[in-house]
Formats: sequence, C-alpha cells, structure tokens
Amino acid sequence: MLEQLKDIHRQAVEELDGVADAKALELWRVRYLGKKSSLTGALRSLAALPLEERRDVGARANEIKRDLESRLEEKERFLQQSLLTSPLASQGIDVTLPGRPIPTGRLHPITQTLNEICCVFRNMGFQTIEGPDVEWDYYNFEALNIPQHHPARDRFATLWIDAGAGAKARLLRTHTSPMQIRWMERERPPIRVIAPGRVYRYEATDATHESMFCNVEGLAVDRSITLADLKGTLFEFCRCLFGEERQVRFRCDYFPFVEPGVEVAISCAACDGAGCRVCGYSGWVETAGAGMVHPDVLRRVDIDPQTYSGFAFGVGVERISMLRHGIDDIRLFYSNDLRFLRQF
Ligand code: 2U9
Repeated sequence: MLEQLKDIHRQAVEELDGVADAKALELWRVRYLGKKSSLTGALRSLAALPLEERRDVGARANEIKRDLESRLEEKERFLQQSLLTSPLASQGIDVTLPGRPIPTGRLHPITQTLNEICCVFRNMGFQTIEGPDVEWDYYNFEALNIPQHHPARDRFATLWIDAGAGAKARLLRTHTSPMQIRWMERERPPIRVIAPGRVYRYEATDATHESMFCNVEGLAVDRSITLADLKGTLFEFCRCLFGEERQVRFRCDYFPFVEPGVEVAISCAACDGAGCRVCGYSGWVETAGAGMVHPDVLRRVDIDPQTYSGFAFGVGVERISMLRHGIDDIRLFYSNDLRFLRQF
C-alpha cells in the first residue's frame, strides 16, 4: 500500500510539471485530489487495514494529500502570474521600467499674480465682480466724468467698435471701472468690490506698454469712508505683495473720476530706494492709482454723496508681476515663448 501511494505521488508531481493552463490544472486536481481519485480511494480503504498498517498508511496518505494541495496552490499562483507577464514579455513590455513623465500645465504668470492680488483684497472683505470686455461709451467714459471731447479721453487711447455713434458707441473697455458703475446702479452701500479683467488700449507696444493688459480695480462705498481707509487698504495690499520692508508713498494725482486722486508707490526693492535703472533713479516705483470717488460719479448712480463716500483704486497686473519677478519687458507675457513661461 505504501508503495502504491509513493507511485501516485510521483506520478502526480510529474504530471503537474507539464500542466500549462487553468483547464489542465483543474483536470489534474480532479484526478489526484478529487472524490474519485486513487488517493481518496486509498484513504477510504484504510478501515479495512490492520491497526498498525492503518496508522502508517493513513499518515503517509494525508502527508501526500497536503503536499499535493500545496503544489496545486503554488501552480495556481504561477499560472495567474504568467497570465499577466507572458503577453507583456511577448510584446516586449517591461512593466518595471519607470513611467514616462506626464507634462502638467501651469497657470500663466499673469493669472498667478492676478489670483494673488484678488486673494489679498478678498481677505479684506472685497467681493469679485466681472463683466463684458466690449462696453458702451457711457460706462467706460460718461459715467466716470469723462464726457465726449473731454481732454482726459486722450489718456485712454481707445479701440472703438463703432466710433462716431456718440454716447451709444461701443468700445473695448480701457479699464474695468465700468463694472463698478454697473454694480452701483444695481446695489446700495455698503459696497466693497474688486473688478479684475482684460483692458485694451490703442497703443504702440514697447517694453512697458501692451495693447491688451490686465487690470484689477476696487471700490468701497459706505457712510464715513475716508482717505485713511484708502491708505490702510493699499498699505496692506503693498505689504502683502511686496513685503513688510517696503515703504509706501502716497502723492497727489489726477483722475477725472476721483477727487482727490493719488498715486501709490513703494520704495524700490532693487536698490532699496537709493535709485537705479528699475526705478528710473527715483528710488520709488508706482504700484497703483487711487482716490476718493468723485461726488458726481456717485450722484449719477443715485447714491447721495452727502450721506455716502467711497474710495477706488486701480492696479496694473503686468506691472505688479514685472516688479515681483524682475521682468523688464511686458511683451514677454504675451509672446508665448515657452522658455519664458516655464520659469513660473
Ligand atoms: C469708479 C470710480 C473710481 C479707479 C481708479 C486708477 C485710479 C488708476 C490705473 C492703474 C494702472 C489703471 O491698469 S492701469 O493702467 N488706474 O490709476 N483707477 S482710480 O477709480 C474708480 C473706478 C470706478 C466708479
């Protein structure tokens, strides 16, 4: 009987070696470990053997059964693995090689700076509003105290859609101020908004001028808003974008839609105020224009300047980005040179 078991074991092991797929493995299992297998038969016939022999044969038969079961499991694993690897090997694919890097996109440097500027004002409680690039003359000029033939129109070299149509003319907005007018027509104070967006000028391009650029304007209107609120807000803006070390300077300026108007500058970071090429040897670089909203502008949108006052400001995004990154030509932003863009 022990001899017989040895033969069964040897034969099973030999046959298992030649098994090449799951189907053959199942046939092998049925033949050597199934209910009708000779091994199961041998275990069943144990009862007929004398006690001494029964113990030996029984122990040996169970040992062989366990061995065959573990060989079966191992073969199963092997076949499963080769099911995965053999097509890869035949196609010459090595799954252990490192993958090809997937190039990921990034935000344009102007979008990055624009987001940072908006984030600073949002943290101070300003909400963001957006509007059309094509505007009416009324919103871009008239409502902002710049009627037709006003000399200030020359400062905003305009790209007209249908020039000559008077107050009904359409144009590419020269600043995002029209959005604040639209907002004040609809809403009542307290108002705290920023209007980011593209603006357009009919200008020859050079290192500091582009015919399209990005503008972030802000407006706050409430009871008893003063120049001190404007200064505090723009101090914070300059500190957040250029650091605590910079000094901030406010000087008088003129814009038809504000009174008084101010020009905001920071001490030059390149020379720490000593004077260099970046700051035109003045020690200061301009970062924003601002002022107290002109009472006539408030009156036009039916806000009583006796009760309410407001401040407004405008920031050129490209200028801020150029100062922060030490970029000396605005045209680099829009010439799609990847060697430039990949640096941000
Ligand atoms: C309303 C009333 C007043 C917004 C202002 C400026 C001064 C300013 C420029 C900065 C660089 C535009 O992008 S830029 O060329 N802007 O200097 N902007 S005050 O004043 C407003 C806006 C809306 C109703």
